[in-house]
Amino acid sequence: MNGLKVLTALLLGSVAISATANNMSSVASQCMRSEKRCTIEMVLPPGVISWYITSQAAGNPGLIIRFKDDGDVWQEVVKTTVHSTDLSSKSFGDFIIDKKRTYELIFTDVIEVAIDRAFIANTDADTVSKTMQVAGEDGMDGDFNDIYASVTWFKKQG
Ligand SMILES: [Ca+2]
Repeated sequence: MNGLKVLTALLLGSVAISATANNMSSVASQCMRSEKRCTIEMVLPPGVISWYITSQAAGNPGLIIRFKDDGDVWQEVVKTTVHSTDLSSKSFGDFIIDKKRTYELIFTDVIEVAIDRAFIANTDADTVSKTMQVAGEDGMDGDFNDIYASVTWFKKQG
């Protein structure tokens, strides 16, 4: 294969992944550098969310989680910041998702985020939890340790 074919194959491959994505696997981020915020939008089914953030930054990075209610109005369920250069500041919590809704994770005081995911299935091959980890960068040094977040969706509550 020449370089163009390889590139085309890679692009088609990534399109295929996006097309089959669902729930938490749709995790493209949109960052607005001028406002120093990155948003990840996703549709989440009923379940329970546990989240955690920490920081090693001179700034004051944070996390907002909000959903669109039945009247199409955004409702914030999380709004917090973590101010520490040494991981000493942490913020965490949980909330219930009563029905399928559109959620946004908004990372503040960052200009870029990197995302990875892990899914857990039970012995019936049913996905019981999905975890997304996000590492945010607030400047130009590329260490991506300015905010760290772990957000897990559990299918079952209790
Ligand atoms: Ca940095």
